[in-house]
Amino acid sequence: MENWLTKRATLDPNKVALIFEYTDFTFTELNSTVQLYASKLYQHGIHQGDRVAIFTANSFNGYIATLALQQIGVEIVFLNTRLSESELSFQIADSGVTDCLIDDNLKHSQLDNVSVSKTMMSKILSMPASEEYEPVKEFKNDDVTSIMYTSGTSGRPKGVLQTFGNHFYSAIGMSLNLGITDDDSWVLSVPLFHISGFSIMMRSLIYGMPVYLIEKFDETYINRILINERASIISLVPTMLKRILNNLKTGQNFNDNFRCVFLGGGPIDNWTLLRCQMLEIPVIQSYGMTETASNVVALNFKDADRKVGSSGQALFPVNLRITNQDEEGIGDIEIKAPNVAKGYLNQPDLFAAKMTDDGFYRTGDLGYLDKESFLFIKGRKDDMIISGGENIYPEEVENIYGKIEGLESIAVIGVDDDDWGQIPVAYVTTDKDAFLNGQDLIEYGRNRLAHYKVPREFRLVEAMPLTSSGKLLRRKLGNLDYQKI
Ligand code: S0N
Ligand code: AMP
Ligand code: MG
Ligand code: MG
Repeated sequence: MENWLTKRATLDPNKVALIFEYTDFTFTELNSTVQLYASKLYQHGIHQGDRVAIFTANSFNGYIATLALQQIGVEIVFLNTRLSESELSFQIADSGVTDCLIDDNLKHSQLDNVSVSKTMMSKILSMPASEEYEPVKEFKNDDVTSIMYTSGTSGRPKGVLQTFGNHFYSAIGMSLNLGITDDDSWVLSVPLFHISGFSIMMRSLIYGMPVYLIEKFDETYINRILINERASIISLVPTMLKRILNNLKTGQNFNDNFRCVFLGGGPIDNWTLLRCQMLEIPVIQSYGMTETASNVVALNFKDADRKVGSSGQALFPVNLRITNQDEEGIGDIEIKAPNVAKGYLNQPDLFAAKMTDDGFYRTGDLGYLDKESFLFIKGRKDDMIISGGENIYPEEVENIYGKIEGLESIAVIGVDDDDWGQIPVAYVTTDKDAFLNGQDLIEYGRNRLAHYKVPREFRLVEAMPLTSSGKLLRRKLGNLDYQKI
């Protein structure tokens, strides 16, 4: 395909592409700003085929820098700004990036002591432009443009390789479902470093659609945009939707052009959906993941009332099936679609192990399809916890605590939480005569893990529930008597 940004600037030169803090930029303005920045990055030594990390909030500079890296033809490694120093070090080393672009607002961060060539975004601004730079002419379906890391039950995190083709089919599948019009615009308040956020940037180019970029999630500010501006769609995870609802004052309504909340990233409770119904806020529920370059299943308004609890039907380009079904029809959710990622960086075998012989991706999620092919998600095969749209693998947390003196064993589970959906808590047994303090254990975790992964509470139990062969029965932990330490 022809380069999406330059193509869009040709097709829709005067259409608004980006709105940031009440200032509009047309596609012509966006394109020229991005190309100038790309040319300076080129002068700085970043060239086609390089791999470069970006550490940014949803800032204006971060938006421009991301697009500029794509224009040069760089594989962009998106770093989650909430990760710890050691987690970031791993991703930077594993991806072998030659440089890391850093948002000036995040100047002092967990990256300070990580060894990699670091460049502040503002430093590039003061560089001269290059005379040799040219944007890539084509966005080839099979070329990787973005890499996002996900963790897992064992071993090291995996960089998911997302291609232009992945993003294109994802955007097209979504538009066939939603019916994007010339009046649509999308509020981007989910992180750019997740596919929830980056996919909005890609849709903007593919649809020719304005984006309201929100630097920091602030429900008061976002509601002002939803009420007073012409924003029509907003992507949210359940935690964000609840904050928005709690912040709305009686009598406040979203603007006339508003169409829907596009909800994803984790399960939603029926009470929140009911609140949205009462406030006449249409919600499209969806199901998707990093490995499928955003949603693959979505529930449209027309079915919302009669299919409460469903995530919807597979999008047009998506083939979805359930295998290994039990008596109730619940089984493994598998997906075959052109938006399934190309693989895991440096770990092709791990990705291959998730593919079936006939080319379906095993999501690790469990669910069933009703007679009209609506998907109902029923949990996961592993013990992944989702807190505010961020994934936590208990094993990853447990490994961090493996070496503490006096700690005999530890097991982490998710418990329900009104704000975050779930939060992690830890069950522990201690060596005889050892006294451990929960607050110290929390502090220990916060120095090594993203804070959302750190157990909020440590619960001392007499013994872990085990099978006869000594395997942990994680699902029995919640029933044990414990003493909070
Ligand atoms: C909910 C958010 C905004 C909360 O962050 P906030 O309020 O900005 O936090 P901070 O001010 O930075 O920190 C305050 C304290 O809160 C802790 N904290 C932050 N986040 C979490 C969290 N998630 N869980 C628990 N605690 C958290 C901080 O650590 C800090 O505490 P201290 O001081 O102790 O450190 C934020 O979490 C957020 O942005 N969440 C959304 C993430 C997201 O987008 N996830 C989706 C990932 N999945 C996908 O992308 C695939 C699905 C998908 O594509 C999709 C998903 C949604 C919608 C649409 C789609 C789509 O298909 O297009
Ligand atoms: P990630 O790879 O971080 O984007 O996480 C994707 C995972 O989030 C999926 O594999 C599911 O386990 C979970 N998820 C996404 N959407 C939903 C949903 N609508 N309901 C329940 N779980 C979801
Ligand atoms: Mg025009
Ligand atoms: Mg993830």
